[in-house]
Amino acid sequence: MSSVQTACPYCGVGCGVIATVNPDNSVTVKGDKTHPANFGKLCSKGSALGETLSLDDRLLYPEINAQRCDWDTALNTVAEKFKDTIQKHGADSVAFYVSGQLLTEDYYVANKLMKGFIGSGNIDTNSRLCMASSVAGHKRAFGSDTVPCNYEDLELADLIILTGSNLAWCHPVTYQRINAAKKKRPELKVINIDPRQTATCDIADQHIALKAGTDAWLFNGLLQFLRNNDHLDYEYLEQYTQGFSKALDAAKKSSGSIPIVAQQCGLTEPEVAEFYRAFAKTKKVVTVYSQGINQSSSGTDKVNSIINCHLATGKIGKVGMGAFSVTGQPNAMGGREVGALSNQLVAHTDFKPDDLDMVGRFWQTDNLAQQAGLKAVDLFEAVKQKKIKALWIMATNPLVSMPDVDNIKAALESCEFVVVSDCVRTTDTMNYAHVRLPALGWGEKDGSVTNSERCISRQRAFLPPSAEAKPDWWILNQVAQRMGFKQAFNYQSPAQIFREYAELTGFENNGKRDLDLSGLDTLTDDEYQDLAPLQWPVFKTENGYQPTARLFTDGQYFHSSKKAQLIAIEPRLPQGQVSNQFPFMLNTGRVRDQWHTMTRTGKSARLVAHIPEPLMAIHPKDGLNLGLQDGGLAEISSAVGHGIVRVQLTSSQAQGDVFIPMHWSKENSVQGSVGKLISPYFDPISGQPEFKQTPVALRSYKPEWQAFILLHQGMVLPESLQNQLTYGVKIRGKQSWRYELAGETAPESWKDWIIEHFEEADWENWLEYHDRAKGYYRYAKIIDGQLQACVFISPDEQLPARDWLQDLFVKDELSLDERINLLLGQPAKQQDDAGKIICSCFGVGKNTILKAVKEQNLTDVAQITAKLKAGGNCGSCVPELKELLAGA
Ligand SMILES: Nc1nc2c(c(=O)[nH]1)N[C@H]1C(S)=C(S)[C@@H](COP(=O)(O)OP(=O)(O)OC[C@H]3O[C@@H](n4cnc5c(=O)[nH]c(N)nc54)[C@H](O)[C@@H]3O)O[C@H]1N2
Ligand SMILES: Nc1nc2c(c(=O)[nH]1)N[C@H]1C(S)=C(S)[C@@H](COP(=O)(O)OP(=O)(O)OC[C@H]3O[C@@H](n4cnc5c(=O)[nH]c(N)nc54)[C@H](O)[C@@H]3O)O[C@H]1N2
Ligand code: SF4
Ligand SMILES: [Mo]
Repeated sequence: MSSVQTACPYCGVGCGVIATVNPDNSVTVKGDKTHPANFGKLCSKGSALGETLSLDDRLLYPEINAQRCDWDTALNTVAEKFKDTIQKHGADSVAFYVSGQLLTEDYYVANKLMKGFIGSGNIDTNSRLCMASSVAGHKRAFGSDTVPCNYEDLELADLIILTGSNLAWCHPVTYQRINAAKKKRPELKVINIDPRQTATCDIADQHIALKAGTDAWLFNGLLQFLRNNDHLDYEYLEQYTQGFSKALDAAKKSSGSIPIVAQQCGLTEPEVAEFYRAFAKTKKVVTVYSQGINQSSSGTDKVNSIINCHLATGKIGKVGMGAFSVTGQPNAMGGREVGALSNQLVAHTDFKPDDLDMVGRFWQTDNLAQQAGLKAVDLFEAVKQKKIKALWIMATNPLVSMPDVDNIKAALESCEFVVVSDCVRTTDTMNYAHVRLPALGWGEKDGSVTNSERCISRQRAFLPPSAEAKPDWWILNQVAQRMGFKQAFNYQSPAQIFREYAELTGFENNGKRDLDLSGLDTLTDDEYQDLAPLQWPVFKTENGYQPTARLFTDGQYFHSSKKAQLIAIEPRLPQGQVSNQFPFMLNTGRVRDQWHTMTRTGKSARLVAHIPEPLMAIHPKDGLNLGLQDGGLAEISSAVGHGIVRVQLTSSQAQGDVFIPMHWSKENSVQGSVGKLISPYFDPISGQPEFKQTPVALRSYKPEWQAFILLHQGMVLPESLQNQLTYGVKIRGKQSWRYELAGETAPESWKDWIIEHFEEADWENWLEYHDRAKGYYRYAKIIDGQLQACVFISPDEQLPARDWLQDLFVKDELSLDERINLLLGQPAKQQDDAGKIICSCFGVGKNTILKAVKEQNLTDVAQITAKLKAGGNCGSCVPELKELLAGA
């Protein structure tokens, strides 16, 4: 057994993990107690990493037109086609679309190839969908894309404002750190600003459920309040900033008084006043923000409206203070550093004469791109219009994650040449690739990532490469060489790439740029291998190097004046507005246990169990008005798409708003990505799409039949069946697969239908129940005592709970009782049904918890944990445990 220190490949918290390969080749993952991001803690997703490493779905060999080929052929094909296209149509006729899930070394090589040697700015990254508004806001305010804070500041603050961030589910370990700090120091207050009542509200002293899209009014109002009540730091404003009076004028205009703000944001005056007073009277304030701010057609303005308040009070660059944009992906920050956004150059330089000259000399190229390339939405539009003729997509799944995915699909369909590098063989995007390139996955790849607090960590390999998969940097390096750029692309290892990149960050820097890693540019291969987590900038010192915990401690910013800029903000509503035609506002985002398009977390039955279907959350009153049932179906439509969704009635939603998670795709559902409903509106400055506010129409949908099917062996639903379905989701279970289906026309014979789509015709040992009058059909198949399949069909959503049935698939032999009750869909004794999984770490179900609460008189979460272990590992389910306790 060997253990390796590496980093979690999911969120921007950037936890350190210790991975151990066991003698049976399984992998155990534990939190790394020495890592400064998590000190040994992991969330449910990180803890389940070992369950996601199987090779069954992996892309293991290069392929051209879905046929296996050798690497030479694949690389030559890509290089030739790109070279040829550039020769015929110019450098801007090709593009890369890359990802915050690449390592810094991969990212650097991709950017150097496109901007430095192909000579086009057309490399953009999925960070455009994620951090672009923060980047643009930082640059306007600070003159650089700097995150000044660190995680410790959260523990040292006296007030944490969370806005547009569901930290409990999306940055769970950081959330747990705040939770622990708050327990130690109850004077630490938390205010959560989110139209939804999320799990994050669990630690909030105040939840401000503002009207979606109105944050800039709220923060403009705060600036105005601070001024009126004499809470500004005039000395700081005077010495270190510019632009205050214009920013204040704009704030006065939009948000002149608390009543105006309350009205604009859909809040009460006292709750606005309470928030403002808390900010005003507390010195140590950190405002944490994320996609509820960034993913907006005015995201950059919202970012600056927040930063304005911190600058005006001097609450920045000091211990326990600052505006803190938490990053999403493991290497979202790394991508910004190497400049993989189309409007940046590299290493925090821009398309400005000085920078162009400096970078051109460093890379020794005379073909450096001279202007910014296209941003994601425009880039795919250019593909659709055939202006871009060759596209290489790496480590991202845009056919799920972009807005208006049908338009992206049309773009890929019309593109002459699409290359996709991924670890997985079939994804919604991969299915449109002419060339598929197998990339190393987590545990195989080796390099570095930067987390939300600028901390660079090593991702180290602990597994051998799978079959012929290769590192992304190697693939890029090979293609670059074959395109004729041999000298500049002669990399032998990630360490060599990292040294070059570190050297570039320090090259002619002299304090001009925040990003400086010059302390690391002479690391030996061994030192790189052993590099411990550290925060940039990293300067050279006499006896080594010195990292930096916090920026702007001296009030010096990166504008030429050295002063920070306050920006005048004129708030704008979301571009799409609710109307009679589209009266509801659709919000999209994440759930606790899934990661993006589910290519990895979707492989763990434990993680899937938490929320197995893409539920649309809607307020019960709206549900009642529309005639929607909890667990029933609804039809949803927007200006660009429509679909069928499963309804969840919950008062955590504001009336008029609905929420659908972003994770599901065509790979695991008939209706595909929620992105097909989202209009491609974006922020004019940052180019970031408006994923959080799309006007939609809803109505109840009653199919002729609904069903669920459980199978021992998973299968791809045959096309003939898919065409009959109006709703379908494929769900991984423990030793079984579940299919939730609905359709319009019931077949003559359900038995024939099952034989046609699911089963070989000669089945024996089956049990059947048919109530023709009510339209119920139930079927189960048992071979040698073991359950193989069961099917439950009904004219409505009145179907039995799935959990007990699904658990039966794990058993080698069903008991007599279980056989008898099988077609009833529930055990003879209710207590045998554990119910929906609440704690994924220990697999504890809702019924088990409720029973223990009732019978043993449990009154708090600690008692539940003591009895059932639930909540005792990552703590992510604690808000749900509290909810169950409250309900009981
Ligand atoms: N479990 C899990 N964790 C993840 C990821 C994942 O896929 N799954 N992905 C990672 C990535 S890449 C990212 S970018 C982060 C994202 O992390 P978050 O930004 O925290 O996640 P989201 O769910 O996208 O959105 C956050 C919240 O914004 C709220 N919101 C919507 N509109 C508004 C508004 O107008 N104002 C305010 N104030 N709030 C609003 C939503 O209701 C939602 O609760 O998560 C990272 N962590
Ligand atoms: N509706 C809606 N849409 C959204 C959002 C939202 O809130 N709402 N959020 C947006 C945000 S913030 C983000 S970050 C995006 C994320 O969206 P995507 O980036 O499209 O989602 P992922 O599923 O993470 O895609 C990563 C792909 O890379 C592959 N992969 C993983 N590691 C590697 C590697 O090392 N090399 C290679 N070559 N491939 C690898 C994975 O198998 C997977 O197919 O979604 C955006 N889209
Ligand atoms: S919080 Fe969870 S998903 Fe994020 S890095 Fe840590 S273990 Fe991974
Ligand atoms: Mo993201």
